[in-house]
Amino acid sequence: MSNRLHIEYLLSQTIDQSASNCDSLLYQEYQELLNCLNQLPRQIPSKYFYDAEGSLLFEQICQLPEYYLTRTETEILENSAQAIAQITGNCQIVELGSGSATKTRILLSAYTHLAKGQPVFYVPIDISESILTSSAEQLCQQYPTLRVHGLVGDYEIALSKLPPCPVSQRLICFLGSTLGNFSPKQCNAFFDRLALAMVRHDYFLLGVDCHKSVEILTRAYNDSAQVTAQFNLNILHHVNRRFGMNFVPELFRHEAIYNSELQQIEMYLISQVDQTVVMPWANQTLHIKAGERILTEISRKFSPMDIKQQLQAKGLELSASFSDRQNWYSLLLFRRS
Ligand code: AVJ
Repeated sequence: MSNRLHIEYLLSQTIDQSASNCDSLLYQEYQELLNCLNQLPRQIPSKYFYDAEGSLLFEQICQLPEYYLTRTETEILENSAQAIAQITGNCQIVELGSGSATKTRILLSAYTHLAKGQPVFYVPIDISESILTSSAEQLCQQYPTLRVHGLVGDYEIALSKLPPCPVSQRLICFLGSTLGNFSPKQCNAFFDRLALAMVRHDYFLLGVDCHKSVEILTRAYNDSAQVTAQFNLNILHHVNRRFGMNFVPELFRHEAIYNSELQQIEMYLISQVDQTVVMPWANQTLHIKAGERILTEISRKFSPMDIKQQLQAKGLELSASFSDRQNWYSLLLFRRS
């Protein structure tokens, strides 16, 4: 099996150069956090949701009755994976933010079936080494014809460092509506980088959450079991541990609202009291007033036709689109012309 599985660390080069580079990376993160916390409204980058505890909580969110996103995308994939594989033919499958790769299995089943015993090449990319390694090992066991070359690191960096493509084209997958975490500006920059990483006839498969009633959207981010609230509050535990801060999560309350002007869910942590939070390394104290909000996430909702136009401007043509019966969620397949 080991000859079918290869893991590459995108950051290892810089870290190996000198021991202090590790510290400076953490320091950069710290500066970024400090910057975000001093904005109006104060912000904490969403990537800090996903420590070990937060990743478990997110898996739980995906099972919630109110959180329709994962369930709907899975259903669409089950109904369309064969058709997608038929359209693209055998591809090197690159997945941005592969995570536990549960949904990927549906695609890989279709592609291994199509390849009729020929190797299928899969390039999962994830920031979390443990989740990438364990899911890659499982996939190799499950699919004897699979060759996995995993990349540990930021997927935006990974786009410029993809391993060579051994078949005629690539399929880059970006599922789960993670695109929704990007502001319009970040989204545009991401599309530029994506188009640059693709050559003529490569494919891009994108999963996006669509516009729908405010009630359904708000409920999906304010579940009755309060798992999303725990997930949101856990970000404070994580930054406390990571940066030696002293947020008291119990003094904050979770809120998720739909901003209809910007067409996005906004998740906040609202301070219940006046409090001071110390940032020890920067010698700075934050004075957070009662009622003050910290923005932890935006989750934008999309219209497939808007995305189609944006990607058309980058040289990608829509090949096929798949949706659920209610048009709540959309899976879009593009081809670089
Ligand atoms: C993983 C970013 C797509 O925005 O719906 C779930 C994260 N936040 N519940 C989303 C999330 C609150 C999720 N994404």
